[in-house]
Amino acid sequence: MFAKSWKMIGWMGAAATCVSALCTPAHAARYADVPGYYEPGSNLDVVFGSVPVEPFDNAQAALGGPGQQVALSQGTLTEIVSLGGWTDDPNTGTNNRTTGLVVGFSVEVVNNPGDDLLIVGNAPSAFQFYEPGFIEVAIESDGGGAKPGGWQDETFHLIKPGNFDLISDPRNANNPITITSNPDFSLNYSAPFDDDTNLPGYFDVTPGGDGFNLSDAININGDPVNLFSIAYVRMRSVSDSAFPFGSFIAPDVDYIEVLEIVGETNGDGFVGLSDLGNVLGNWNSAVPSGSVIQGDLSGDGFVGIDDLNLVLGNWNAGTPPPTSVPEPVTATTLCLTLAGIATTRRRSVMTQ
Ligand SMILES: [Ca+2]
Ligand SMILES: [Ca+2]
Ligand SMILES: [Ca+2]
Ligand SMILES: [Ca+2]
Repeated sequence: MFAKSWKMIGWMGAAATCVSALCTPAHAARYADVPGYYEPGSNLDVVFGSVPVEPFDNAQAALGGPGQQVALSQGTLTEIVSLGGWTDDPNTGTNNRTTGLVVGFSVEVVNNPGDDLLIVGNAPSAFQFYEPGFIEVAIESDGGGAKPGGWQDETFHLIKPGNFDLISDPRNANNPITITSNPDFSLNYSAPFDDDTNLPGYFDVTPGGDGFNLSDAININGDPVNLFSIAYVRMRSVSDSAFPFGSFIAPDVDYIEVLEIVGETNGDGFVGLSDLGNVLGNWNSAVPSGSVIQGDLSGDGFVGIDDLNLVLGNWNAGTPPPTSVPEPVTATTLCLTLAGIATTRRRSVMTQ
């Protein structure tokens, strides 16, 4: 009886808080925030002219959002980390594919309609100069978001690059790219990497970043993998080839942004009753930290007011799925409805 009463008070408190705050929308951008693993490949980029050599090898640069700088070995500040060229696991000589950069998200990234991640490198807008890298993604099988070291026992799935059928599977083989320069110093890349406006599924290609859709994930056999969400991303270079002026292809990562609809919990691209149900269904409960399907949008491992406000504050955001209709309610009327739900629930509890 005590437990039921406590739960009832919690529900009524939820409605009251929602009304008082009028469900302030929360639209803060979200970025990779859990360090994973970094083993650079060959020919890492270094600070030009640095003596001793100062490589761009601080993996912390890939965490957080734009403008955040980290210090390199000689104190140079930078926003990027270089991954080096494609390498066949230089430390162990096995094919365990540990080379690359792994980062995680403390709140899982849900596969919504369209692109789900934006990876920003440092491809310039003034001229064609790109260093394509591919990505693999993994869930946290314990549920929810990324945990320190949690990536190690997960299976990573390739986000299928647009030219996948024309190349060697980058998980298993280097893809040489011949790069030549013209008299005006512009560059030519050999096919099928010759057009930087048509290389979906690679990062450090497009100025401003490249989008990735979790629906493009394939397993090691090339078959599609149905992912509701992911917690980890691993990035590597597709090639170890050289530029005509001496340096080598070595993709860079500045930051990784989650292209999410805040308040979304079930992957239908719309914030509505289903999402409210996912929060209220676990109300006042502990769940795996960052499990959005269980309602922990705030990532604190508990479903409560913070999570409710993220749903109500973004009510009706996104595009309604074809099989449903928009919820014809405002945040204020929804809060009143919620109060009604709590009252109804109180009656049902009392009559039990
Ligand atoms: Ca998607
Ligand atoms: Ca670059
Ligand atoms: Ca939804
Ligand atoms: Ca929470």
